[in-house]
Formats: sequence, C-alpha cells, structure tokens
Amino acid sequence: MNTTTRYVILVVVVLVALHSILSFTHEDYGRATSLSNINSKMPWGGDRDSPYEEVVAPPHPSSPPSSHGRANATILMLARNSDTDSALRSVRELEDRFNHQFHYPWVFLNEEPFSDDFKKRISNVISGEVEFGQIPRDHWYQPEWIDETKAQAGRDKMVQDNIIYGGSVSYRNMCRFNSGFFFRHPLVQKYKWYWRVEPDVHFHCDIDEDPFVFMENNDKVYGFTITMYEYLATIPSLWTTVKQFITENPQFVAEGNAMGYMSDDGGNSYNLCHFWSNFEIANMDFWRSEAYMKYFDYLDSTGGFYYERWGDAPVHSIAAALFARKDQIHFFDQIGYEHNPYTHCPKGNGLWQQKHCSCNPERSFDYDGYSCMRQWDRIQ
Ligand SMILES: Nc1nc2c(ncn2[C@@H]2O[C@H](COP(=O)(O)OP(=O)(O)O)[C@@H](O)[C@H]2O)c(=O)[nH]1
Ligand SMILES: [Mg+2]
Repeated sequence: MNTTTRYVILVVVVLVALHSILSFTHEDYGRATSLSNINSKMPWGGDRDSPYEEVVAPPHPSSPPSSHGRANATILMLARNSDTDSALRSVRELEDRFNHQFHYPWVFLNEEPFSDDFKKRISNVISGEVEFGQIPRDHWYQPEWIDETKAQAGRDKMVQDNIIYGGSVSYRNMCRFNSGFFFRHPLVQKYKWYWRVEPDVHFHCDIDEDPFVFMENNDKVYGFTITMYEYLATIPSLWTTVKQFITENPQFVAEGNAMGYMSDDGGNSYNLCHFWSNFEIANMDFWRSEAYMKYFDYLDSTGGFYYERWGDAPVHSIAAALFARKDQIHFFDQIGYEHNPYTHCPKGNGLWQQKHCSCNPERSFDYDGYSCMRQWDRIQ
C-alpha cells in the first residue's frame, strides 16, 4: 500500500467514525443524515403510494436542536377540515406554552384527506415536524356486522331522551376509533407516548417541564387533568361487559389498581367516574398490550359502541384503572387546561404564579360537584 492509499483509508475511517459518533450523540444530526430521511427527500422518496401518510418537512429547519433527553412522543390531533380555525388556535397555544421549547412532532388524523388549506395553515404555526394522515376505512366506519336496525333504534331512543350526540353515527365512529385504533395508525405506530389535543382547547399555563419525560422517568402510563362522571344513558351495559371480561381474564387485573376510584362497592357497580379524554398524555404501549387489545376486542364485539354510545373516555379510564397500578396514573396539576365548559386551573403550591397561568383558579373544576377528584383523592 503506498502512502496516498494509506492516507485515503485513514481519512475514510476518521470520517466514518465521526459520522457514527455524531449520529449517536446528536439526534438531529442522525435524523438529518439517516438513509430513510435522505431517501424521503429524493424525488422517488417518501411513502407517496400510501394514502395514509403524508409528511410535511419542518417549516423551521433552523430551529435550535433541543432534542437531548426527549421522549419518543407525538402530539396528536384528530380533526376535520372544517375544524381548521379551531385546530389552529389549540396548536398555537400549545406551541406557545410548551412546544416551542421542545419541538415534539405533531400528527393530525382525519378519515378524509386533509385539505391543502388545513395543512398549510397548521404547518405555519408548528415549530417542529408535522405529519397529516388519513385513517384506514376499517378503523373508522361502522362495521358490516353491526345490526343497523338495532343501532338506529338505539340512536332514536337517545335523541328522544336528549342525550348529547345521541343521534350521531360519526361521533360513535370517533369514539370507537379513539378507543381502539388511533395507536395503530402507521404515522403513530413509531411513537410510544402521545399527548391528545382537540380543536378549541386552551392551555393556560407555561409548561416548562417535559411531561413525556416525567411519565417515562416515573413509570407512569396515563396522565389526566380533569375527571368527572359519565352519562349513564350512554353506557348502560358497559360495566356488565367489563365485569364479564375480567371474570374471563382475571390475569390482566393489576395489583394495586385504581378500582377504588371508579367503584364505591369494590367493583360491583361503576360510579361513572372517568378521566376526560380530550386531554390525555399516555403510553401507547399500554393500549397496544395484550390486556388492552383483548379488552377492546371484547367490548367491540358486543356492538356497544354503536347500539349504545360508549365513549373512549370511560373505555380508556376503566382500562387504566384496572390494568395499571394506581400510581401509574398521574394527575397533571400544573397543566392549566380548558375544554368547554370546564377548566382545570392550578391553585396550590404557588403554581399559578410560577407558571404564569391565565385561568381563574377560583373557577377550577377540581372540586365542582360534577368532578371526580374526591374519588381520585380517596385512593391516594
Ligand atoms: N376527522 C374527524 N374528527 C372528528 C369527527 N368527530 C369528532 N372529531 C374529532 O374528535 C375529537 C372529539 O370531538 P368533539 O366534537 O370535540 O367531541 P366532544 O369533545 O366530546 O364534544 C375532536 O378532536 C374532533 O375534532 C369526525 O367525524 N371526523
Ligand atoms: Mg371536544
């Protein structure tokens, strides 16, 4: 080997080593130079054939890298094109209060393709990466095996009884999707943690600690800000179905669970307490677990999402309370959050001042008569 060859080999070795070290130590560098990323930027790249995935490049590629110690997490919103303005307001607030510091990627899902207007305006206010996906048909629409005559009769009865969303099939599709499918979407599959956000919600306080990293470091599974009673008329047979499932599958019930929060008589009856799921920070591996998947399939097979109007909130809450330990469920007191008509506003520990909250602590829902914080407190 002559000197030039030796020199060339040495330079190549040094470059490869440098690349490897940077890829491991600097996530942004690794992402920018990864083959899949480079491929997606080429004319043939991306998953253009898949109707379910569309990636929009970060609108601010020069934003400072702050990904050290970040969790494998996404901020997730289900929305319609008609929600553009209200979705934008939620995104803007969460970016301002939290994500401009952390740059977590957002994922938006819809059963229809998102409009160019939706994508353009949302991307414009996001500090990191954003992806827009379409939901596979069989994850959204009422399954063929549902007896439509029976489902229609159930809806008519609820309309007569003035039950909110009682006559809506699309609301039922949404509840079933949020109960059993969102975490399987190809755009969501790669993440472990999610923060669920809805159009027209408000974030009233600075969020300067990373809630995903908190969850990860403290072995948490499910995080909430508001807990309340469910309308019994929407879930008349849910608890009986849950009890049958537990009788057949007792191995899934965790020791140290939160049954005492949602039942006042040791599990015989359900007191209707649930975590309000329009805000959720949770571990999707929990929803993907054997316990939850079997539980969801069991519930789904009864048709209760359509014959009644089972919400994803009681479905998620009951699972979290039964299949996780109670100390794995976390109340995010310091996150000021509002979804019409209720607000959680931090009151104690000087949090309201420290986090520059804009909500009125006197109007916090926590100990409102309709809140379930008392049931939560009694198991702490
Ligand atoms: N794509 C899509 N999203 C929906 C539909 N219905 C509700 N959503 C979304 O599902 C979430 C809950 O719906 P929302 O109307 O806020 O229900 P509420 O909070 O129970 O009153 C929100 O993120 C909505 O944008 C629908 O038919 N299609
Ligand atoms: Mg809502």
